[in-house]
Amino acid sequence: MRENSTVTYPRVRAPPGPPAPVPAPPRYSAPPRHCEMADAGSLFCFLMASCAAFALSSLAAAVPRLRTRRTAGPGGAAGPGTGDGMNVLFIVVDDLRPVLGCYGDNLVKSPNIDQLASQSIVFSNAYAQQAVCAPSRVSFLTGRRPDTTRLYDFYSYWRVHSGNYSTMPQYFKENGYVTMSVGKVFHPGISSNYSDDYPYSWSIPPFHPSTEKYENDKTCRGKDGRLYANLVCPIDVTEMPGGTLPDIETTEEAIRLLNVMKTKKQKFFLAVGYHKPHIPLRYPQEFLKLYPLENITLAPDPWVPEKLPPVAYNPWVDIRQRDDVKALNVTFPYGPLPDDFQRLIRQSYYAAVSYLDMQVGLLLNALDYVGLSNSTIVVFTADHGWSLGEHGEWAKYSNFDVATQVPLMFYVPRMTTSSASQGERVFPYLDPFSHIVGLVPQGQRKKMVELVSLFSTLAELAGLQVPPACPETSFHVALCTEGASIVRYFKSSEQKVQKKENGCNDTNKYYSEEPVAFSQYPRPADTPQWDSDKPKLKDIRIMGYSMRTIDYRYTVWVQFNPENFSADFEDVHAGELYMMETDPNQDNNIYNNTLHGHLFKKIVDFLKH
Ligand SMILES: [Ca+2]
Repeated sequence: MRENSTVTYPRVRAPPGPPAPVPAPPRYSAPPRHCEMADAGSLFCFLMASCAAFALSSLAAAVPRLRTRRTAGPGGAAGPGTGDGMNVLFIVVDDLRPVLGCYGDNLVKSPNIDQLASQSIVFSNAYAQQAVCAPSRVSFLTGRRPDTTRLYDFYSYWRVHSGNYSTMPQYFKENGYVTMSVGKVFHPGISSNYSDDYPYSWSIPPFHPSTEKYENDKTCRGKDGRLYANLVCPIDVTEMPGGTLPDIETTEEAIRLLNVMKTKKQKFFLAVGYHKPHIPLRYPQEFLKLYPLENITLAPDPWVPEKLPPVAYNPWVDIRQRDDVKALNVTFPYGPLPDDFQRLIRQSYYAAVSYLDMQVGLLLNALDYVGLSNSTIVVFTADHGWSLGEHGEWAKYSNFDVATQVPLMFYVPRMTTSSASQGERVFPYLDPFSHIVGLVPQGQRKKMVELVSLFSTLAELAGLQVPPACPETSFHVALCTEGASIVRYFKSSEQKVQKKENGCNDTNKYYSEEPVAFSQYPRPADTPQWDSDKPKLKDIRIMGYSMRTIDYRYTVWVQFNPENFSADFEDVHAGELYMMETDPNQDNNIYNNTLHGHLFKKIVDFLKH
């Protein structure tokens, strides 16, 4: 079942499976950094890469520590059923919709994420607040909705643009944690002050892979042997600039930091952000073998729905700009991609997911290896989803479930799973090339939940004081959240949630009987334009507010004024209503032939409070 991997890389190697109790450590090649800011031997210096050799010198000694930590790790003082005093490993993936084995996908090979799910509480209805990178990330990292961060595009930094809001990692840092960012956690650029919000959010400068800069270069070999900047881009890793890929570097650095932290007494919050399956779909070509093209189908509904208002449609401009798609001369905005090419995109998206799964597997394997699996909460999620041809659409940039729904799972030692026996591995690396079946989530929760709840949820799980619920207007409040903790859903999907009179559950007061997920998306015009996917703030004219319950999705597209950030609910441009029981793919919009005044009132009531 766990044979040696058929894929090897120059730097990170898939560790051998059983019977070897502890896999060989990966080789490290992190670039040298400076340690002037702290004395040699200090924690800061330890965490910086130039001290890596020193930090790793005791790697071989990890084996006895593995056993010790199982019973007396940092979490040892905590009582059962709580994550008090634990570390946090926060894994966030770019553009990953829940096409994973643990979410019922029978095609995708994701054994390592499935294994994590088998030890976790898995939320099967989790939603991002806006289906594009920077707005979603700033939202869940600050615990506030886009209307409060006022970030709908990529071009402002919330601390100066809307309010000096505390972030989730900042809160952990201020509560004694060493906080570290590896890879894409905040969206880079001005939306995180060109620093990933360092030093507010992080104890040490965030790490970015050195090969990240090649991501959009011409590195994909075409049939003519020349190099292109393609969308579909299976590659030979050894031929890549630097001989590696960003996510491989990210895994290496995260493992290095785990090795440093294993000997420290300080708790840590380690955020690891993976790039794939974000476009370009650039991944080691071996992963194509997992997905023979004859097994790849089109989306179940690869056409633009008849009753879809044009404002709701996203014209997938970023896809069109890739060399291979450009060569297809597809008409704008609705012209469909050729069926064969649709299959190629789907195939490569799945292959990129399996490549990601390998990285997650290596990372969790290392968590085991250094003896921290029993003292570290692991969260796995994504910033938003990605349309794979559904509704004639690709990419994100919409209010459809395929764009807003994300995987979300929490592994909390002794809470979501029983304590591992001495020496027993919690997360042994599983080879995606060996067909692993039968790993089911430890517990599934169907309640509608939102990423904006991550901040308060993780605070509660870690035993920190849960930040207060934000008041109606919170631009001047440094610490509050607009998402209530979802730890109350961990116990049982059947258990009724008690409504609290005050405290953090206030944010839920308008929908406590029926959990709702809210998302939104801005548009520059009523019909698809070249900037409909990513309008700049000054060009936003319409906002699509979306309310998703277990039974339906209701969306109203209303007039929006970017100068004062006001939405005019008396000026509704279009609407959508889909009933999930009869129309799970959201193709039959019944907004125009259904009475929905009560839904309109509900969404307006929520948004005005
Ligand atoms: Ca993203």
